[in-house]
Amino acid sequence: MKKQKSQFFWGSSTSSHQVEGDNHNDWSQWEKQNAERLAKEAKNKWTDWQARKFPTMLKAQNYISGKACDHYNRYEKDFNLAKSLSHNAHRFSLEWSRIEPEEGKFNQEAIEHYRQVILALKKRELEPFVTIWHWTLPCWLAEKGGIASLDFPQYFAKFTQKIATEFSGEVKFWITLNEPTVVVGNAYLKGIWPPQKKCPRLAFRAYKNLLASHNLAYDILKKVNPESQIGFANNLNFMEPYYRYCPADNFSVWLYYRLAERMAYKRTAGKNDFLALQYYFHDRIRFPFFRRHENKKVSDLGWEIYPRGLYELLKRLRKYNLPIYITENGLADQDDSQRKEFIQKHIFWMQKAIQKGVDVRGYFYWSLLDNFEWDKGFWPRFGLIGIDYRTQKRTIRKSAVEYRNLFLYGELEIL
Ligand code: IFM
Repeated sequence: MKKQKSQFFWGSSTSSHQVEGDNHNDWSQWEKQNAERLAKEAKNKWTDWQARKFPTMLKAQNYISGKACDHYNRYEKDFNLAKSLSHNAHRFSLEWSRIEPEEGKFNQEAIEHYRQVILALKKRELEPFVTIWHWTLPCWLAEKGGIASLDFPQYFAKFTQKIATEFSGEVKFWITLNEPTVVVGNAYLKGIWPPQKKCPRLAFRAYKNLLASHNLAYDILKKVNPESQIGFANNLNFMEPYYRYCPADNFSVWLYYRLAERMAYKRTAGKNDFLALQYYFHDRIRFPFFRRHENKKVSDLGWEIYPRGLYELLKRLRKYNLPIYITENGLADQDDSQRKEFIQKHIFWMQKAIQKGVDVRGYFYWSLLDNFEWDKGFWPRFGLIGIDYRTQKRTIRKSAVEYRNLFLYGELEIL
């Protein structure tokens, strides 16, 4: 327990494409081609209350990341806000398309930018947790087949080598990849994200590629700086069978964990210094893969709020005997009416897990800022800090202050 007390990190996460603005990558291209379609489809995709509450979802503009939060230019001020909220750590991602806009050609200006970002965090005593890849690809790499290309691990290794050489002196905590199963599932199984190829064979290949890329990156980062602490961000839902005694439903749950947890950690065995858990949902699976929930308490996106699920997952992960950082947990809540309780309850269950002996060493709320939520665009509001996208005005939400108070005065055992 004592060891955890001195090391506990808490703060929030962002990712480059969702906040920076003015990115030119596979996603920004896809947005331009798909914005009209997404706006048209929104009416049938969402429930009446969602469509009424968020009319911007019916406009094409909602689906173009554009300037986003202009965080690329405003990061210093944004970090001042995180500091004013007493965070002691911050997770952000590097934008590959800025750093390697052409194959093999690295943009020194972009590298310097991220160096300044890292220094700005350290100056404010915010420990940087750096994600190397959070889903967006340079266009040249997307054209070569992206994560499903057999060469992807080698491209990722070259990129990581550059990153490690430039930043390893400044950064201790590295997250190689963000949520491999989510990006693979949406791009290659559901076919709703770029490159929209519905193909189980490619999905499996992309997943294996990503895990292999993590392993290569681990070795590179360790070689450059043996002190580095490295993991990859894994999204796990807390899944239960829809009918408790139905063998088919139980099989679906088993299969889910087999793919999202077992396979991921087996293939990267020995190459994780910590586990990075990202938790959002609870779902009950009805065979084969229909997800249902009881719909009692949901976020603006309709995701069921179930804080106890975090505890269940943390206990599940205890068997790997590695420190755990919760690198994302959050909800879309425009009115800020549920966020305070959401954070309090998740932290409560996280503490319960720690009491049961799970070695949790950090909690990062998703997200510091409202941001661009991929194919859903701007309407879901995840931020501790609200953004007025017309003026770029930042407003600290009440729940952000409550989050701070919880850590400052909440007498949490973890601190
Ligand atoms: O916004 C995303 C993030 O990019 C990855 N994890 C889940 C978040 C909320 O959907």
